[in-house]
Amino acid sequence: MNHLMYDNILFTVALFAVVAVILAIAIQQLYKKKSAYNTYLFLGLSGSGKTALYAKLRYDQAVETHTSMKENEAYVRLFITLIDETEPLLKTPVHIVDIPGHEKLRFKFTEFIPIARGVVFLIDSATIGRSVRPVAEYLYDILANKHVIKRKIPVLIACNKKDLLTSLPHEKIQVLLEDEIDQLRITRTASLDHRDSGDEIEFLGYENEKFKFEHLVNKVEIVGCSVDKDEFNNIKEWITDVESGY
Ligand SMILES: Nc1nc2c(ncn2[C@@H]2O[C@H](COP(=O)(O)OP(=O)(O)OP(=O)(O)O)[C@@H](O)[C@H]2O)c(=O)[nH]1
Ligand SMILES: [Mg+2]
Repeated sequence: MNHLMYDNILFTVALFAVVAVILAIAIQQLYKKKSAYNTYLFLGLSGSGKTALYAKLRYDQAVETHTSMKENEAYVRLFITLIDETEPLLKTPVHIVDIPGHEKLRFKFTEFIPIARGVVFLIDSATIGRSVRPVAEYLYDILANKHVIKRKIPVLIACNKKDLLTSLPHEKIQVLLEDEIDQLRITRTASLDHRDSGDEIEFLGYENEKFKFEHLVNKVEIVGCSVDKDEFNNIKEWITDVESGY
């Protein structure tokens, strides 16, 4: 009788062990699948040129755009146009998602961040002088997002519309943004205790130093471009580099 009970216990333990191993393998496979995502998010305020960029990559032509109310997503192959030939940059298509910049819709980016490989944050370089506060606030939410920090999701800040006479150079925009985020950091940290969803936002940069993008755990690059004038090879090259693991 005792012997039988012992056998039963042994069997149950063995069964549990087998189930645990199967579960562990299943979870690992699921995680592998997730980390194999090649999703790039196009984020930024309304009017920064996200849908224009999306359309150029998807249809290879300009389309008339209106303020987006819903995200656009597609798998696209990235090509780069050199003087006399068109070269494919990557063999496999990448998943691009353009999220509306409207204040009430942009929160949707948090749904896509868990599967994102990279973020392209677009800025209208012609209006940044007067919109630096809301731009920095949105950028702050992205940079302080726990997934972005944990998975060190790289961010490309693309200062679009450089073709416009009133546009600021991206080096100047970098200074404006770093100054603004430095200010925001003070107010946001001060109100840290009052937030209800406490785990989403983290402190950015070094505590006793002025904020700089280079202090972040993830790579943040800033470039100038013009989607309208087809001057955005640097965005395609950045995506290619991230895909290739550089
Ligand atoms: N001059 C100039 N205009 C541009 C450029 N890129 C986009 N635009 C224009 O900027 C306007 C807004 O572009 P959209 O792509 O619709 O902006 P969006 O970021 O998708 O805006 P929401 O959908 O409201 O979030 C359009 O009229 C574009 O044609 C550029 O490089 N230069
Ligand atoms: Mg749009």
